[in-house]
Amino acid sequence: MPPSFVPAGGLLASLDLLQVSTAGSLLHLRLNRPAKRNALSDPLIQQLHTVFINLPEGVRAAVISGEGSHFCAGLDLSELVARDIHSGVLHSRMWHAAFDALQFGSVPVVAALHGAVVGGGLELAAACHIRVADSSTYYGLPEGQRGIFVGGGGSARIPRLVGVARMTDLMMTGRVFDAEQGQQVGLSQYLVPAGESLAKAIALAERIAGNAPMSNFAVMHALPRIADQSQSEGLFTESLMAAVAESTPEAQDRLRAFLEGRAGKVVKGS
Ligand code: 1HE
Repeated sequence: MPPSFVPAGGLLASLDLLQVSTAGSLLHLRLNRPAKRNALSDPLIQQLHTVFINLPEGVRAAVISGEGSHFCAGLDLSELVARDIHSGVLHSRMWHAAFDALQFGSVPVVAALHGAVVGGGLELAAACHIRVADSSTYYGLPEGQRGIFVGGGGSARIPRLVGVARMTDLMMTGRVFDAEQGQQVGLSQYLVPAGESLAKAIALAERIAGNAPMSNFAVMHALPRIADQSQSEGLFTESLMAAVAESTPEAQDRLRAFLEGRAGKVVKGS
């Protein structure tokens, strides 16, 4: 049975551009500016940051989705006019802080995508750990056409998903990938029928929340860093991370459970 979410309390209840709800160890965060296609204004970015540095006790995985007909239309373009160089750099750094808090925070985040996932919306999706697209999803980086550059971490994160050549194509030619193409090139890890991405994302988040927190931490924090390191440094980091993870009491319990026949086997198609 799907978990039933209830509105989060305290600080998270005070956020007006996000709907935050929880169900046991899951948190659901919904971008809530549908009239503006969930365009990312400064207050919305700050509220995202607030959520990821104030996750309620007991939350072990999060899902992010968008209210209305699209996941996210990217940067709120009405805020961009008449920004000077210094405030431009600070603005970009504010996005970096928020999306770093998401990517390198305390819990894995699954994005449930539909409709437009464009510009800063794709940068946000790229900061998440798992992306589930539905068949209505499409991806673009219209920055090239708007006369600007990505500023929300896209140049660092998106080539790590799809390669520099594909990101160059998206930005230079204004090419738009549909849901199938996005799945083929690695923008999404899952592709489901229209209207089903949220349910799938919640189901995946439930599975993720059942992992040992240190395993999830290792995947979130060590894996991308190892990918940035030389092979020699990466192997060394891996050994340290492996030793930390396997020495936790939870790992010991899980290993013993398998050896005593109390844990599930690896099953095809799961
Ligand atoms: C917006 C924005 C926005 C919609 N900033 N207001 N992003 C873009 O270049 C994408 C721009 N948006 C679009 O291409 C389309 O809006 C969509 C394909 C996403 C959706 O189309 P549609 O037909 O469903 O909606 P709409 O009628 O275009 O928009 C509804 C309203 O949302 C309308 O405002 P209204 O007051 O006239 O009702 C739009 O102006 C408003 N709206 N998108 C502001 N993005 C850190 S650097 C990141 C750099 C970037 O992200 S650049 C890419 C920006």
